[in-house]
Parts: sequence; C-alpha cells; structure tokens
Amino acid sequence: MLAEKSLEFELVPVDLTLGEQRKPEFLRLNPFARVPVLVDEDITVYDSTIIGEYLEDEYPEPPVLPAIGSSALRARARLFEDFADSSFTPQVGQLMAELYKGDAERDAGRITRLRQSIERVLDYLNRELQEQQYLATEFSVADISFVPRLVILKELDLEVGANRSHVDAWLKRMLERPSIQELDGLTVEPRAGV
Ligand SMILES: N[C@@H](CCC(=O)N[C@@H](CS)C(=O)NCC(=O)O)C(=O)O
Repeated sequence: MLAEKSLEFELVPVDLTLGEQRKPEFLRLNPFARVPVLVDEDITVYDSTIIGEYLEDEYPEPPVLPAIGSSALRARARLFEDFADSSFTPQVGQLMAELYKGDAERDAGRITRLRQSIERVLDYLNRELQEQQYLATEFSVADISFVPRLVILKELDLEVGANRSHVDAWLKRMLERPSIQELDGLTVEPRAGV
C-alpha cells in the first residue's frame, strides 16, 4: 500500500524467532507485541487493517478503496481485507513455520490441514473473480491484502493458478504492478514464526 501511494519508507525487520517483538523498545510501539507497525513521523499505528485505514486517510491519492458513496463496494473491499487477515495470512504463516521445522518435529497432519484450508480460500477467490478483474471490481485493499502471502505459495509447493484460471489471470495482473514488483526486494527467507 505504501508503494501504491508512492510513499517513501524504510523497512525495519523484526526477528520474531528471536523474540524481538517483546523487547521494551518494540513494546513502546505496539504493546501487543505484533508486527506490522507503522511509524510516520510522530504517529505510531499498529495492526495491518488500521495501518491501511490510516494511510488511506492521511494519503488519499491514489485511493485503495472504492469511492466514497460506493458504500457496498467499500464494504466488500473491507470484508476481503478482513477475510485475508483471519483466514489466509495466518494459515500461510503457520504452514511456513511448520515446513521450516526439521523432519522429526514436522506435523504432517497439520501441514495437510493448512494446505487444504489455503486451497479452499484460493477456490473461493477463483469463484469471486469469475466476473470481475479485481475482488471489489476495481483494484483495492482487497487485492493488496492477499498478494504478499500469495506470491510465496509457489515456494511452499502450492500451485495457486493450477485449475484456477481466474486467480491465475488476477495474479498475473497483480505481478505487473510496480508496487508488487518492488516487494521482490523486501522478500525474506521463510522462517519459523514469521
Ligand atoms: N491482526 C494483526 C495480526 C498481526 C500478527 O499476528 N502478527 C504476527 C506475525 S504475522 C506477529 O507479530 N506475531 C508475533 C508473535 O507471534 O509473537 C494484523 O493484521 O496486523
């Protein structure tokens, strides 16, 4: 979202495996000990949804929500963003963490369940994208919220586009966006707890 709005930013990695999120200097930014946190001069905001809303309020151009007045579409974009937060992003993170473990510690049943859960979300997105190019008709926070985890699924042996032609076409459109190409430089190695 920062790149979409052409905002300059510095990425400060927080190593969750080392518990850096529980250090006093981090807890001063977010008392709930979670990433992401946005520091914008003297304003500190945490939680990806709230950060997104802050950015849209503070830097409205270009917008990442349908226009004011299109209440139903705005609600739809927000619903998808919330759905990604509850039913997609954590599951992909948990799968990464499980796969990172050594053979002896790995829980094969959990891996299967997480894969199935992710596949179900991808099938749902495919149905929703049948008649539109973007999840809330035009490009919005709905699409943005899925991309960071979607682009790493290949590394986890999950074929996003196989038998999902609408997701496949949508992902190709996403990957053409300069903002998403910039994510390449921000990719970190999958690790436990990330
Ligand atoms: N709803 C929050 C979830 C944030 C969250 O769960 N972050 C995880 C990493 S993806 C975290 O910081 N976990 C710290 C920990 O497990 O100690 C958001 O969207 O920002």
